[in-house]
Amino acid sequence: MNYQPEPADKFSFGLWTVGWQGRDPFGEATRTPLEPSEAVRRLSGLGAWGVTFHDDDLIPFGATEAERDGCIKRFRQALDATGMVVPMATTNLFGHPVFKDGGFTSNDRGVRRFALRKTMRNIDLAAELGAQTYVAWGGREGAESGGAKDVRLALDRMKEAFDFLADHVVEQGYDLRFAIEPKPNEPRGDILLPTVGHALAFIDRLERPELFGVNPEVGHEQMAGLNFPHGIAQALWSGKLFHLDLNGQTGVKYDQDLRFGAGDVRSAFWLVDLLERGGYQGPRHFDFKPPRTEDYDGVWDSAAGCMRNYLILRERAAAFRADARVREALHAAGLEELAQPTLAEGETPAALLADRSAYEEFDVDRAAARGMAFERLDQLAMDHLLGV
Ligand code: XLS
Ligand code: MN
Ligand code: MN
Repeated sequence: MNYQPEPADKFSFGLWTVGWQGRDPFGEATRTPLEPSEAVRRLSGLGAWGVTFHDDDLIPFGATEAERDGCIKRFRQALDATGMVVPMATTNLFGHPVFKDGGFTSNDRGVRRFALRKTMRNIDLAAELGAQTYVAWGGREGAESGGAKDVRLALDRMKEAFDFLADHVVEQGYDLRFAIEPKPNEPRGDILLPTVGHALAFIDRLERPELFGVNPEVGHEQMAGLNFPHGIAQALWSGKLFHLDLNGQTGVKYDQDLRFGAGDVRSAFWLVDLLERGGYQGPRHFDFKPPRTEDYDGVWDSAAGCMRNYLILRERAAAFRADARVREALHAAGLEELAQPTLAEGETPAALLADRSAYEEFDVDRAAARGMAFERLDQLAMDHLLGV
């Protein structure tokens, strides 16, 4: 297999990923700026299908109307020339100093109103460009100290913002749904809606929950020491996996945004296995940062590597599932039994109480002694992952 990506694979990249110039808290940019239209052409040449953007990635903050029109025009020309699509867009509510205390939850009401207007404006552009998902990552919605933020009030303001934006989408008749992106910290000391679970619970409190799902990112859950495939499984189970950010991370540390497949490769294997079998039809979106050690050749190698690793893992996961020894091992490990409801159809509490085999006569010692045979199953996965 040559692992050549095709549009049907639905690989997409943020403009801010390959366009990252390598500025970090300790050092200046190591790469020159990348024109969005050039990013579109290069990504398309590598086999990508789509491109995504923050408003400010495409149109510099504070641009005049004429400058804005020019940016959009050049971007559209590149899309038309390559056939690349825009499946998702999002708002930058974190870069400009005005958002230092947040966008939707800043203690400053004027900033909150400005954040709403900035977001509405880019939602309109997103819809115009055909995006179906609008991501919301609230990187500055949080705090460094306990007294600075009344979290319950901040959540009221967050809900107010999302309810309002959903009304806007409905009023305009846009075919657009929101995907909230959790992250535990960075740049704020602690960010609101830090994990997939927090975001799912928050969505339930919104007025139009059907318009909201999540956009989980590999590294963000792993920064909190969480199991990413488990988070994705719960999002799928809840019908809320609207989009996702693929990248790599090596454990609990700063947000590394390594290319997909770098970092925890076992977790990446189970993730691809889950996405491919779990009915997820959305974009395979990469949100990574080519390390600042790289020149532009390295940037394109890094982007190509994201897609290549996904395709390799997809092939390995399919081989794992097709292996007769794996099917046997899955049976031995009780996976079919887990698919079976615990109660018989219509079984009532009284009926369970009357079933002596469930308790009085249940052979506890025998059940306790049963080996679950998970190690054999996991080693088969390792063999497939390592290509043995
Ligand atoms: C930052 C986030 C950001 C979002 C989009 O950590 O991953 O890039 O995906 O604003
Ligand atoms: Mn990240
Ligand atoms: Mn992200």
